[in-house]
Amino acid sequence: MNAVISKEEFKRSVESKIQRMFGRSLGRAKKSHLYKGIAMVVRDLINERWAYSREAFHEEAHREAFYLSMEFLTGRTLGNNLMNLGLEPVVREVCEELGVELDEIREMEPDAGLGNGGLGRLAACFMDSLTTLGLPGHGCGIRYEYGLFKQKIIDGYQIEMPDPWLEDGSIWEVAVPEEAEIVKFGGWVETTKVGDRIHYEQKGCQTVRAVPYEIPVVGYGSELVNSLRLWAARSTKHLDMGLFGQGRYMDALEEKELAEVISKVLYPEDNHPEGKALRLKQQYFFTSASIQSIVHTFKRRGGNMRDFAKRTVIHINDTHPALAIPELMRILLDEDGMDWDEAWEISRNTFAYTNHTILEEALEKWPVELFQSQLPRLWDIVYEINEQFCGELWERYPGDWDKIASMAVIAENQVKMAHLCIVGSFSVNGVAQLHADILKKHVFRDFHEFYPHKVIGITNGVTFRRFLLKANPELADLISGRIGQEWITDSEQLKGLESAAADPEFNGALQAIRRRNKENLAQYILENNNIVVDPQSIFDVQIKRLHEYKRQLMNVLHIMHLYNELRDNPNWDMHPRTFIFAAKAAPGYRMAKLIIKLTHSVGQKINNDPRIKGKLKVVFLENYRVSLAEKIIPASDVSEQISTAGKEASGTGNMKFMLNGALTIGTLDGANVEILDAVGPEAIYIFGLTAEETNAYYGNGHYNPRDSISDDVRLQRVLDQLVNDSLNVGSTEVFRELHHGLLYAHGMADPYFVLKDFDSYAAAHAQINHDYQRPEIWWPKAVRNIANAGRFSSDRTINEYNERIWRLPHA
Ligand code: 26W
Repeated sequence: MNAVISKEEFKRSVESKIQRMFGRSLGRAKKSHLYKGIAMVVRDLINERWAYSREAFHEEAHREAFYLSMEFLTGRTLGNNLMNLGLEPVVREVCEELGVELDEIREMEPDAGLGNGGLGRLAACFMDSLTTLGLPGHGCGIRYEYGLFKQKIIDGYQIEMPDPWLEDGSIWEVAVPEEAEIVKFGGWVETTKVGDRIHYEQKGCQTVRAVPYEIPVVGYGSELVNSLRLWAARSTKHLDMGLFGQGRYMDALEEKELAEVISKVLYPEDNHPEGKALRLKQQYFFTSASIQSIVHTFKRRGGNMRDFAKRTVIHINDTHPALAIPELMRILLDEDGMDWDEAWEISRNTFAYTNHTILEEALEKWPVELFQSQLPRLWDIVYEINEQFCGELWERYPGDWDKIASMAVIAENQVKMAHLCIVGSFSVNGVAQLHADILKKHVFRDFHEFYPHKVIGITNGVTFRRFLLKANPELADLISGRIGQEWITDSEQLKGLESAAADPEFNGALQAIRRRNKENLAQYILENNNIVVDPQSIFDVQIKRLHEYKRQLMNVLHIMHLYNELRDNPNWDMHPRTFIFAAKAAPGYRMAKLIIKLTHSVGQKINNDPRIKGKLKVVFLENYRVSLAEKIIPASDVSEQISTAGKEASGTGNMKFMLNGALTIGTLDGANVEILDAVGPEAIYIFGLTAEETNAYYGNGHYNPRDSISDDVRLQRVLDQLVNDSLNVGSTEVFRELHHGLLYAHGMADPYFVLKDFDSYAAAHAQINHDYQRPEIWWPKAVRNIANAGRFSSDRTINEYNERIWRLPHA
């Protein structure tokens, strides 16, 4: 359902908003006022539907889903809401009359960067799809005061700056202090016998008030409005006036600060847990608040807790919200007085868990002492869950202590959160078919044997509204002109473009749109990096978190190789290439930060060398975030998806690129496998070891990277250049660690097979060079990528979650 409002009416509303909120006339309003005024008018329109949704759908809902996630990487909201409400044309005209571009207004909004990477962005895509599909489901997370750090690059090095995204207030959130919950940390548990029941009470604890802030989630053309509920930590006490009166101002503030620090900042580690007390407190803070509020609402609506699992499904986004499981048990046992078996039955039928990574170092484990001291009551419950589970294992595998120990929830003085999730959920899913296979065959093999139907695979997806309709409006129009608009909510309709692959006119139109998008990006690069890039060159793009397994290093080494070739042979007819990177590294991840430095040093060298006649350029765009992805992807020709096979659970950037007609160069990893299946081997550049092969090397320890370079002079030369100061960094030592890691590292050198895969990677790039120079080869492939992107819509993913896990009725 589109919002109906005339241009005049909209403009009048903005004018009166700006007058009332800021005491300014339209003529005197700054751009930031215009942004806020427009956003507030849009919010008012949304709020009407929200109120209606609550009454018509949510209060009456027979069954609802709650998606618990420590991260929601939403990005900007105004443009998305305008598009979903069908208001964009009206507001564009209003802006024109006011003498500004809608784009400039949209840029006033800070990105909501409440996530690190794939897992957080997936949560945001899921909220969009859930709502668009008319399914009653809400997000629950943390209202971090500071999102993911802002990245500055100084002299090629990453510097982290705070991201105070709420500093100016957020138009989209509503505080609901009436629905605050209390969360308890630390202290001890006292038991008293009341009749034949044991009563548990947590004494001597720190109490923190969790205040919900709700953000309405608007679907594309749908009447339903769901909510994203983010919890902020507040002190339960006001200033200690005793201390204040004694002049001890700092001490008086301390208690308050200690509570509020919990929701202060997002941990910036992606795929690497920080075993800190504060992180555990964040996890318990938001899961406890979420579960309490879900239960309170359920009861307020007259629900009987015995029906809880029939009417509620709670999805756990990776293990970060796993404490929700013992927290629900605590409420059922201690507050509702249920016996263990009944409570456990309800809990197990309520929770579903998604795993997003198989990297060993990313699997969360909490030290028993920390768990016990911060969460004494939950510790008792997890202890009992483990006892019962180990009992079941003993019955099935009597005497097999090794197996039982390896599957236990508590072992080696640690609480294994993934095990808790598998035992405490009715469904466990991987995020691509290959990933699910690896879970079943390796990571969770024993669990798969024990619970044969629990582990399933549901391939990720992305929202086509944000990443095509909004990010690339010209392409969206071209597509709709050919096949109509149904693809926007029925992604398989894109198949109708299959015939357009052979249509020179359509190919030409696609090429022209790409060209304009590249010109825009070139302008952005000029403004931000002061580098001139040629829009006729191939834009070859790798944008994602910086991680060794994603192999940005392999990409850079290959660029160094191309540079060597061009210098040796200035007349080589290589098609000009612009390599574009954007990536944040975790602040404590030394290797990743060094790879950022290397990328800059290589760029410095290459971009300023007149001998190669501008045929190669390297650009690193700082501060990668959702809004930057939306600029870069529509301007990309080549999508780099080059992780070590078996390491990238799915990838979702790969889907956004194909949807916009970029061709993938990639390994047989994650969802790349399914992209290959969708587009056929002709329309993708696959190279490198398979997951089975890398796995075999890990198992037998027979990989020696020095063999891979022994007869490859190109690689030898590139590796030497890392440590002979060819890059003019003034020292041979700056990149020594990278060199050492690839060739000599103790334990395993080159653990991500950069050198092993280099040759086939270079060959795939040579093929790209060949094909791009032949438009009649390249553009039909590009069209085929768009035509076959349908299955990578998050609408398909959510439908699958719903059919196989959630079973929600449509609104
Ligand atoms: C506790 C530290 C930590 C933080 C984040 C551990 C693990 C994570 C995430 C699970 C990392 C992540 O974002 N994984 C990505 O999830 C995407 C969505 O499913 C997948 O597409 C990516 O392949 C996967 O790396």
